Amino acid sequence: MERTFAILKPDAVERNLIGKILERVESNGFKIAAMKKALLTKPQAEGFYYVHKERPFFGSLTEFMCSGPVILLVLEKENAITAWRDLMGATNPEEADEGTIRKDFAVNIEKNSTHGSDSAENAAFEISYFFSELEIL
Ligand code: IDP
Ligand code: MG
Repeated sequence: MERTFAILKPDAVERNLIGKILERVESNGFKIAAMKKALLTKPQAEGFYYVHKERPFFGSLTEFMCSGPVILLVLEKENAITAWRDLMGATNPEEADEGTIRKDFAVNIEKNSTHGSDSAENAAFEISYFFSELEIL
């Protein structure tokens, strides 16, 4: 079993899409190992996305990520990291495959409804950024 870290971003929570997205999570065989609702502070969002700090969209992205509540998730499945990224689809919903979460729900390339870790190293960092081991069941 592999773990990955996911976020239902403010645009998804605001549009009442939590249930619809979690239905896809569970029906695709992921176990929800940890879940909580949070309102990120700007420093928390900046720390989470520090790898993007030189990118032109960093300011806007971190503002967006603390513009409303999010759902933080630890997901478990075989090859969870790749499987969750496949289920989310491409970063830009205009380039996302049919049937993916971002194709079906994202507003645009920034407000793209979900986050998913892109490597085992980043998954470990991102999980530990928000959850203690005792909260992951
Ligand atoms: P990912 O979420 O698919 O891994 P990343 O390249 O890691 O994509 O970018 C992190 C997040 O930053 C994206 O999910 C999206 O919300 C935002 N983002 C990425 N590229 C752009 C862009 O060109 N303009 C605005 N926001 C962007
Ligand atoms: Mg990424």
